[in-house]
Amino acid sequence: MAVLFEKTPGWLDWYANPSKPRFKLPEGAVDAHCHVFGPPARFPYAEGRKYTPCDASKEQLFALRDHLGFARNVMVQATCHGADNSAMVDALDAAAGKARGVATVKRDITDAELQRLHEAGVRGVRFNFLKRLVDFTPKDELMEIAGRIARLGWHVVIYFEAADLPELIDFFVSLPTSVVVDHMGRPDVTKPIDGPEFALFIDFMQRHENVWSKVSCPERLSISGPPALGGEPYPYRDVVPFARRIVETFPDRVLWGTDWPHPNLKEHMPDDGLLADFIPQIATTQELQRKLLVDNPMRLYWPEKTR
Ligand code: 0GY
Repeated sequence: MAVLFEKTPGWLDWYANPSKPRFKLPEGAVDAHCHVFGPPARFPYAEGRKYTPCDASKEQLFALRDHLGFARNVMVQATCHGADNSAMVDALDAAAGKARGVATVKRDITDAELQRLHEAGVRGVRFNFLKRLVDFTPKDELMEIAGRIARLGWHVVIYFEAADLPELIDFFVSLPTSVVVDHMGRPDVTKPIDGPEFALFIDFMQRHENVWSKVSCPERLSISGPPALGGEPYPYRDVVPFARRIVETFPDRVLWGTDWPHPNLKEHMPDDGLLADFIPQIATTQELQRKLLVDNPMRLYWPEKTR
């Protein structure tokens, strides 16, 4: 039989047997950034996508959730499925209330379709600015979408590279919703933490109380990588000061997620158990851990349960 969608050559499969984290997650913890991919016979990957991932089913995601000790997931629409959110909606339906979603939509989406996404559990849209992942969408189109989803009480998730923040910041601050930054705005962790690039990000969050950050994806940002056997005491040590600075400065506006199944990684695929062990390095007290993993994501994605 012909192979319908072959994974992009050279990209790694997700880690099949993750370790059990040594860090015990607080009760009710939320994995606030993860994806489902395929199966493409039912949910084909988008035409014009920049990569083809390996399949990652809802059942596999739920098994990982339980294995790591999370109670809930926030599934984020990735570019390989374009603006067809049906794989994610299918997973939301199967999650029985234990998942919420962040969709990708186009300007021509109808109000009825937005309402259906809301009923499925979608609470945000994602605007992606990474040139290796998406083609350019005009800002007036994004602003129009933001205005419409604001009326549903949703927020906007933004994904960009640190070097692009100066050019994008005026657009971000004009968004009429809460704004959640993916992966800390992808800081270059070889640059000084007190240098101008990261200072701009901190200032962005400081001045705008509607801006939140996911302190996720150390495996994408790290140069030092995971601990070598018998080597370094903890994983992704070069990312720790950046993530810790954000958690300690904005404890009520941070989220954490695995990013499972980690699309687009070529050199190193993280053990998700080890990734969870990264959390106490960046949120060093039980109070910070509870805010990061429970209180903050619940306030944003399940506000009806926190009133
Ligand atoms: C992530 C990161 C990446 C991919 C996507 O939508 C996507 O395709 O977000 C990446 O390649 O950095 O959050 O999954």
